[in-house]
Amino acid sequence: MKKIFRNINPLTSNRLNNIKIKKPSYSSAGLSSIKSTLYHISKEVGTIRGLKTLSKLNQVDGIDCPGCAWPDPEKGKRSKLGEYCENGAKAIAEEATIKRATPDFFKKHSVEELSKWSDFELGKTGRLTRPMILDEKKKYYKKIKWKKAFKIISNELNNLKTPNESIFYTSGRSSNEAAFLYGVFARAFGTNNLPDCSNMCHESSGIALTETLGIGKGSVTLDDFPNAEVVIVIGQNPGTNHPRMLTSLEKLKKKGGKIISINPLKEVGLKRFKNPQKIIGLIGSGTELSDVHLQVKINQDVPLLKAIMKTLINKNTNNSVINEEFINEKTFGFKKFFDDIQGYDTEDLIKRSGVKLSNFNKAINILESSKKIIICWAMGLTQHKNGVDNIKECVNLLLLKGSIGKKGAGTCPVRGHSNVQGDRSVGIIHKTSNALSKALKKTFHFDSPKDEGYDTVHSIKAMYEGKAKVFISLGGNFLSAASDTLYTANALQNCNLTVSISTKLNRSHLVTGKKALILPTIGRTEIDKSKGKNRFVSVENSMGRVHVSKGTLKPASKHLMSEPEIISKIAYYTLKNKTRVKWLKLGANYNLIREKISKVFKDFKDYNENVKDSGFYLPNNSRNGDFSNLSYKRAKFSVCPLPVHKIKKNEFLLMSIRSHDQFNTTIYGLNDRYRGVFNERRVVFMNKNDLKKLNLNSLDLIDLESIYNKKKRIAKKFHVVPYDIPSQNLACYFPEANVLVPINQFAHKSHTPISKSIKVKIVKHKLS
Ligand SMILES: Nc1nc2c(c(=O)[nH]1)N[C@H]1C(S)=C(S)[C@@H](COP(=O)(O)OP(=O)(O)OC[C@H]3O[C@@H](n4cnc5c(=O)[nH]c(N)nc54)[C@H](O)[C@@H]3O)O[C@H]1N2
Ligand SMILES: Nc1nc2c(c(=O)[nH]1)N[C@H]1C(S)=C(S)[C@@H](COP(=O)(O)OP(=O)(O)OC[C@H]3O[C@@H](n4cnc5c(=O)[nH]c(N)nc54)[C@H](O)[C@@H]3O)O[C@H]1N2
Ligand code: SF4
Ligand SMILES: [Mo]
Repeated sequence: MKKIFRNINPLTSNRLNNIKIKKPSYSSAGLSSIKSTLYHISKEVGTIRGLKTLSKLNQVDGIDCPGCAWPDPEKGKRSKLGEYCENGAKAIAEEATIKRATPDFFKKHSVEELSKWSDFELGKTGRLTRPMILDEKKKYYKKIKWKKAFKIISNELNNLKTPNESIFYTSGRSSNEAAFLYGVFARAFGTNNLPDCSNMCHESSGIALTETLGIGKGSVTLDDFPNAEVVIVIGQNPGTNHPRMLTSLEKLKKKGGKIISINPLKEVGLKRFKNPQKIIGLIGSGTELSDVHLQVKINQDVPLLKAIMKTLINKNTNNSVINEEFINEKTFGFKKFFDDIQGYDTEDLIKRSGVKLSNFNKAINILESSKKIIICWAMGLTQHKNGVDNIKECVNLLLLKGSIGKKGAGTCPVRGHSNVQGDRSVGIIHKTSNALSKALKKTFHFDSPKDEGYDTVHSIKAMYEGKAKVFISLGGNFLSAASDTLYTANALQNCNLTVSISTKLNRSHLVTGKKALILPTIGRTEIDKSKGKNRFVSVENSMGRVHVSKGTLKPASKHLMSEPEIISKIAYYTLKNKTRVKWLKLGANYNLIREKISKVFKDFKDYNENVKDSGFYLPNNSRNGDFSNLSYKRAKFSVCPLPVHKIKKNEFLLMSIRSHDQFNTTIYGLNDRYRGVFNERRVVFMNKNDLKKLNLNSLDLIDLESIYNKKKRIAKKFHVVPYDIPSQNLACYFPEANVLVPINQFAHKSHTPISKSIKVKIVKHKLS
């Protein structure tokens, strides 16, 4: 590994706090979430200003929550008490904070000093107010004029040997308008190097769903939930990461539907929910959600799903358990799938999965008779080497039951970032299809690059190997979100220039190329004005509805620029008159951008007109049960091998998950209330028998080591917390664990890092 220049710490701080642990909570949401909402809002935003902003959240014509991508109910069905959750409020508190990281702040603290701060402390410095530059060999950021910043970027870009030496990363919080313009610019400049956070997130879902159902998105809408008979929640923790999903699950339960949860952890959000939007939810004992919990071992979902499907097939004596008619009419590949599954021994599959037989049978009882099933999933399935197969196996189950393309049934990959799905729909992807290339040519009169570009892991490798020299990021925190933190740090430091379009300070601003720029932008909550007129942006939620988002707060500083404006200026300064694109006009007037989106993507026809009011749904073939765009015009059964992990006696599989007090690399606080951990993030959850075997006591300090290809990677100083987790499985938080994930360990096809199945050893921490 190369040496890190400047005396920078690229890792999360391992300074310990004063940890307290309690029993995990009995129920989620309720009064405790209202208390937490008020705490964060009053501390960061001010109570009145905060509550006023929250009243606009997720309302028609209001602010789209900058948290997750869970959709809003139809117009007229949104809660008057507030259509948001505790974590949406925390996202607002984080962005609408009254704290500021001004040029004076950067004068006082060098990047070296800031890198020793924790992520929590970095986030609490407040909103960025001015464009800042870190010059070569300098240790302090200083303010710079916008124009100068754009000139530096255009010079660096134009000095590259080829456009493919530049990388344009996108995080999922930017708008459709910004993302579209960014993609057009990268291609007009001449590169397909458009990695995005989706590469680390739901890429496995997109690939599996496209191959099997002909669309890389989920098929259900909110209205399907109360109409389902069963919802399976697998590899997802909605209580923390998509809290309003619990309201949909509650509706399903009230109508007699059943929930099966599949997770190595008994996540509190899936046990019992106290709806904070209803008085009865606050004072009552709440609604029991999960009917049966299958405590699967990490990455043993494929064996479990196979065991379920084989059992269902065997029970299908009078054609009432599986849907033969659907299979015959709508699918292909069943014979191969059937023959393959016959080769497995059900008992062996269940044993591998780690699930108790009694619970397995309960799940079978529920599934046997049901005809309308929704499967919801997230990172617990996607971030494994066989992430794509995990999802294909879920699709197999739905196809077997004919549970797709009808009300109350279908696929539900629950998206992470609030607009990660929209970014992709408007062209953020590291390749240009023939159709897109043609449409761009027709609309903007330039030729798009033909070669496939770099996705996230390959961008890092390219920078590390000196093949890419300029890195620009539209939001996000690339260093901390990506795998192999030290390798990624080296990669970024290999660049001539790194540029971050950001709202808040994060570690990626400290581990930079030779030169670095921070370009501060307005956020979702803020009023976006041009020439005295208010503008709005639009986003797409997890279920494919495109709608408006309009901020209400005064921007954090008068020196901020909107994302589309920043991108349009980078494009203008770089390309000048080399293309016929009217960059500055587009950056100033988003209606024009939306007109162009309508021209390039036919699904966005009449965008400006249709997006008004509560927006519009993009077409979705699998929602309609139409598979005519696939070969044989049918949905596809897949044959998926079992995942293999050779885990020795003293080794563990580690999953890196989110605490209740974070949004990805943004740390809202140090508590993980539902799991009973307070005032500390450096914890590793461990089965109590494993603690005994290793002679460890609760809260002892250990180091985690991963060894791949003989290379040791270490994450130091974690408290062991005894927890109800399968033996030889561990959990700790992301991004603390990222240093352990080798750059070359990623999922087949989707290239998503294996953040949920990292092979590690435990070593007692030596106090230094
Ligand atoms: N408050 C908050 N909301 C968020 C985010 C946030 O950080 N904070 N992040 C957003 C983003 S970008 C995303 S992608 C989503 C992430 O949403 P989730 O995917 O829910 O997030 P994770 O914490 O990564 O949790 C994964 C869950 O999968 C389980 N799991 C891990 N490995 C396995 C496995 O092998 N099999 C099974 N069956 N389960 C497994 C874990 O125990 C955990 O419950 O949330 C979004 N929403
Ligand atoms: N080990 C491990 N690693 C993971 C994961 C995991 O589960 N385990 N999850 C992966 C997943 S699912 C994802 S999505 C990625 C997330 O990767 P990223 O999307 O790159 O990371 P975030 O932490 O969401 O980015 C936060 C930063 O975005 C900036 N920001 C916030 N709002 C705005 C805005 O409105 N505009 C702009 N321009 N900037 C803004 C702020 O500066 C903030 O510091 O991480 C991945 N990494
Ligand atoms: S569920 Fe997601 S989108 Fe809805 S308020 Fe909570 S964080 Fe925001
Ligand atoms: Mo994500």
